[in-house]
Amino acid sequence: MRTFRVAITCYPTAGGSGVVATELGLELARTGHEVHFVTSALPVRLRSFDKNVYFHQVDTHFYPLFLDAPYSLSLAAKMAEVAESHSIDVLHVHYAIPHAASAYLARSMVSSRRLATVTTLHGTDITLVGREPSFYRITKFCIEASDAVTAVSEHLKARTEESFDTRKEIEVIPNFIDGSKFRPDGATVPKQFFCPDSQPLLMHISNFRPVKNIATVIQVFSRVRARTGARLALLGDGPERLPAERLSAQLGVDRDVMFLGNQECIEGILPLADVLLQPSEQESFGLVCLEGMSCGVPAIATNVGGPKEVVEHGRTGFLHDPFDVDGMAASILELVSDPGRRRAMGEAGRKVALDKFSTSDVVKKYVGVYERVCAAGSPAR
Ligand code: GMT
Repeated sequence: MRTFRVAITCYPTAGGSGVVATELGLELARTGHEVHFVTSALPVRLRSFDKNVYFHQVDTHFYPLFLDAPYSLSLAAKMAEVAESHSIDVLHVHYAIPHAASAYLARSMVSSRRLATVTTLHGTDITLVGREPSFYRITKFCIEASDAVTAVSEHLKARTEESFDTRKEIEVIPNFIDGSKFRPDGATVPKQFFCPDSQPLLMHISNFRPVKNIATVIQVFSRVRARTGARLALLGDGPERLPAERLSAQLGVDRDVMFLGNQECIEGILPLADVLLQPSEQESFGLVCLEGMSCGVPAIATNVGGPKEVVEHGRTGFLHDPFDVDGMAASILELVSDPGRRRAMGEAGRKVALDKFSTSDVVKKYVGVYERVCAAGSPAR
């Protein structure tokens, strides 16, 4: 097997694209490839020392004349520097904006050797930010100039083709999960910690951006709580947290809503949930649903976009319109009132996670992309 020297760029925060990029890098390193993370800070899931893994921090510089520190340029310069000094074969960027533009610049700067660029599209880089008029043209250009482009779902691929009117070949490589880490018996705290009277536990995990539709989470929970005395744990943080805290108080459910903030090890808490509630207004994949399935926790998710490729309605979870509060509450009540059904659904989800989305199988597809772009050279230059 040929091994590659890969430089990976992503947002280092708790968002799904950073998580996927980091787990990909770690699996590549475990299987003998040399991986260099080129990011603005240490990625959140890069917690330990690992053989074959290196980290290069992008230093940004501010000068009073600038509006802000030009991250994209500093990143391009760092990518080129790392590529040259470590003989990188592939620059693999996650989330097109601005990473694909920086990779394009870096590739143009490195003339001494062949450097291939791969762009993985994750979601709002296409569906929200990339379609914004001031970003549209450069996003389309960078996608088309990448040596290879992947998307995390068929839905995202179709949205990219249609929004950017492009015929660029886009390979769908779904997100993946480590079933030995996200597992039904993986909780590190007892459930009584959250539910002292053995109440049902609902959970939501996100970065609390408007697209995550947190108000619906609180409204659905309020209905379920009225019938079952359930409690709700919310993991993550972001701009919608304060409005969600206020809505919980307005609906009089705040003493049963636990805002846990960002958590480093969600795999230690997620298995405690009876049900996950992820009613995003848009979602290109829905990594949290997959993490839940791997832990044997059925997801009540949105029927918009990617989750339809992850959750099978009625078998591994339930899919609803994002604002269908009644429908989601009914599905949750159905599950919490029938533990046998809930367990069977959790087991079916776990099986799908292991059979269809295993880390080793999916990461091989990325290696296949590296093989192709390296064999072909960099035709887009
Ligand atoms: O596109 C985003 O909103 C950011 C990104 C992230 O970093 O959290 O989320 C996207 O990528 C994840 C990993 O591929 C997917 O699981 C999420 O569905 C996707 N988010 C959206 O499409 C809203």
